[in-house]
Amino acid sequence: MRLIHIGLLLGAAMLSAQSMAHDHTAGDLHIEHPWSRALPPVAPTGAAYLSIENRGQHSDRLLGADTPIAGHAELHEHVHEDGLMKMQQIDSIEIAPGERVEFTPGGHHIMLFDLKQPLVAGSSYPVTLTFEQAGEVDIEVMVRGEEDKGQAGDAHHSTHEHEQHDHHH
Ligand SMILES: [Cu+2]
Repeated sequence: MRLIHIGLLLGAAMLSAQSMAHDHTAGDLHIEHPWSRALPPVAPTGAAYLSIENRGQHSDRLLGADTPIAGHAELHEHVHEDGLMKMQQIDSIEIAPGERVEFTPGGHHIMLFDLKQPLVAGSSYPVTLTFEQAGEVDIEVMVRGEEDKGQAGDAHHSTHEHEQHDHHH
């Protein structure tokens, strides 16, 4: 009886810690819903999505991202080239005052190379974002399975699946 009780408490504590960790505020920047799509364990690369809102008066720039679960991470965008959607690395992205920058499937994303652990649905992993002004901001990215689709607001991007694009690195 006592063991069951402790188990329930632990579960509740972990749940609230996870939901609290989902949104992040760093100075004027409000970072919402960092997430990744769950992938098969063999996938060498993955991607993280989020939105960043600048509620301040001054522009900031996202300069890069880093995570212990990947060999390295890059900021990517999708571009149309010769009738194809391709990904390419970008050095940084501006978040102007009052603006919200969305990282979504088929759009900007944080590309993860040389994954050291599989992106399992229901798990989460830490990412450190580096901003020009706000400095380093630690976030927690939730990994979502197919059954969570729709919550991400990415249903209309379903034909732009990340995995189907050519990588040019
Ligand atoms: Cu990419």
